[in-house]
Amino acid sequence: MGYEQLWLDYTRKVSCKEAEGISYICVKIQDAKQDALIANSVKELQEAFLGMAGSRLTLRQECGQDAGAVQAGNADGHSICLAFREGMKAEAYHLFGEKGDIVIEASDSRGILYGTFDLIRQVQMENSLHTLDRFKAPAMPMRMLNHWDNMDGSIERGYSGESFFFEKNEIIVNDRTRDYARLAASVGINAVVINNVNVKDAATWLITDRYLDKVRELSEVFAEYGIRLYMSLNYAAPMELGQLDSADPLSDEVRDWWHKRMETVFGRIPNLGGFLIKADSEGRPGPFTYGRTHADGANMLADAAAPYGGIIIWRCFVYNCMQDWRDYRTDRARSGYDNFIGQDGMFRDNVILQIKNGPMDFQVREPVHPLLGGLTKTNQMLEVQIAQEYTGQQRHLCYLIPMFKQILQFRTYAREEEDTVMDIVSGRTFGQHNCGMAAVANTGNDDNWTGHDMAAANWYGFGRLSFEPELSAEEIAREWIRVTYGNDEQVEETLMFLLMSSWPAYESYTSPLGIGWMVTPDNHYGPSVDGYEYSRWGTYHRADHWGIGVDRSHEGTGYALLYREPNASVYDDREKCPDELLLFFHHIPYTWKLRSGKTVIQHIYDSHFEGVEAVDEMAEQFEKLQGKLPDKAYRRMAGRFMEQKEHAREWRDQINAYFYRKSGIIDEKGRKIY
Ligand code: GCV
Repeated sequence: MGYEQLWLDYTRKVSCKEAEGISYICVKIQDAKQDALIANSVKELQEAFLGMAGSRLTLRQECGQDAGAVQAGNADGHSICLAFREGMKAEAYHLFGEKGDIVIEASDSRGILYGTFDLIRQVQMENSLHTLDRFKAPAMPMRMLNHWDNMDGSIERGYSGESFFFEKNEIIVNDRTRDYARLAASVGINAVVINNVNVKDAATWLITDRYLDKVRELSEVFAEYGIRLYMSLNYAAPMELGQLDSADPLSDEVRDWWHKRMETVFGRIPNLGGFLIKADSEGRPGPFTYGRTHADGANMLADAAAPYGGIIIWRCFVYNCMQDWRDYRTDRARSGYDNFIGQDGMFRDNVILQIKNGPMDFQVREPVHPLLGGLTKTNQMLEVQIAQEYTGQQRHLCYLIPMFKQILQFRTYAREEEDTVMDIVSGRTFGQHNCGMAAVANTGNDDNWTGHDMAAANWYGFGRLSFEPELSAEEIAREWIRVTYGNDEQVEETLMFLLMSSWPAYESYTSPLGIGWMVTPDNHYGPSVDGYEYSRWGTYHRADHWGIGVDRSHEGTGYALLYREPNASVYDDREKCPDELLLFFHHIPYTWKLRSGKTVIQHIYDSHFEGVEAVDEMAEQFEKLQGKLPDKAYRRMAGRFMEQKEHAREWRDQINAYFYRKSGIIDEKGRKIY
């Protein structure tokens, strides 16, 4: 097999007497034999219980009998009973112990599958099974992964090998596809976009005969684990595939072309959820070319997909990437909002606008995107990135769930209550049913799937968080550690320390106070303070001899005022703006006193020294786990920590040297600055 099973490794033995006492599975579901999700739940339980607890579970199909037919303490031993119960929410489950037996009840087979994986987690964590009483319903309907995989096998912003969906312009369906689906479903993912949003070349042809049979095969594997397949679309497909001379959304010819294409594609792929579109962004085609709006473009596709229940996910990552750095008025941060807010309420019900968590691009710190809570009449979905494009590229450890928690908890003030980002993407704020969260995926065909072994915590964590956003980042981290590496206390505490220190450490030794972007252009790894400063990308820090930061207040680009009150007033006022976002919103003298009591320049020096110390401490703690983690994993991680230590020093020294040279202000602690 080669690759690893991560948190579904059933070869790891557990000490769970109650699991040992279970000897059969009782399925009380009509036509269960025809239901692949139920069959997979049974298979998963049998393999997990045998591998981890040594219990061989036999299957009893007991359709039609009532729940009382399964007696506790039956001579045959105890059972796990799977049953449907009416009146529960879609995908919800109730997992509970009853006199030594275990019951998973749900309203549908996805719920049974999620309850199954939850039970397996409980066994892995060696929790008591008899006292289980877990009633869970996913908070948001869409829990999605976006793969930026290209059909030649490369992955845009991929840091863990090549694609396992595509190779040499062909689609791969093999055992790994199934294991991917199992891993994703086990944490509650129910939708996957298989190809990069930058749709070019062969990927444009995914919606044609050339690939449809194979896409269907892939989608069927997904379907057996409750996952809907989505594809990214090339907006100019009518021209590239259909030889039309335009892709104008209001042209009858173009609309016709899409209607026919959707009929074919949905007809051939019953498990197709719909499409994701990046239009008029970074060189991708879109409705702007024809003087049309995003609503015109999205609605045209939505109308064509509607007869098949298809969803169109339209990205709001739209900005001018040909900016002049001399221009202080144009602000990339404003562009998503400015492009979409005027069309609020104009999109069809089967369109969802997908909004990146911040207005720039997945920096280590950004304010929450003002469209979240700005839009009130449009379906919205939050896009985060677990691929660590700007946060260490899965070579540095950076556990991102604490950041996602902060974003979800942000109050937008779109209403008096239930106004957080979590409320919005769960559909509570505006009563929407097409909403949720998507993450740009961090997987590839490396044996450990995610390059850095601990980056798997971000994949696991994203799934768990989108299913149960009220879980804390700590709870998720602890769970991931125990289901992956077992229940040794030292392992748990050390890995907890590493995960929870990692985002603050990364922020400390990289870009200060919300400014972002001081990375090497193009590959986005490593420091280059002026790398993007005189470029066309709209990503500037505006540092001079006196100060640093972008003036986005009412005197500058006005971006701060795009938020609802009181957020707008807080961000607009440098006295009130939170330290960690100060340079995002304001141009500030180096000598300015932060709320922490330090000057800006001293904060820059201190945080960079502290960030390196934090990484040294992390690496030292990690070394104590030698012999306690699987050998291969330990060696891989040790190599990454070594690189992170060295690289954090490079960041520290380049940033500190840059600002010392720019400002001429010495470090009050007299440390070495070059
Ligand atoms: C897929 C950033 C990345 C691009 C990415 C783009 C996007 O600009 O660097 O690689 O393209 O975001 O989200 O569309």
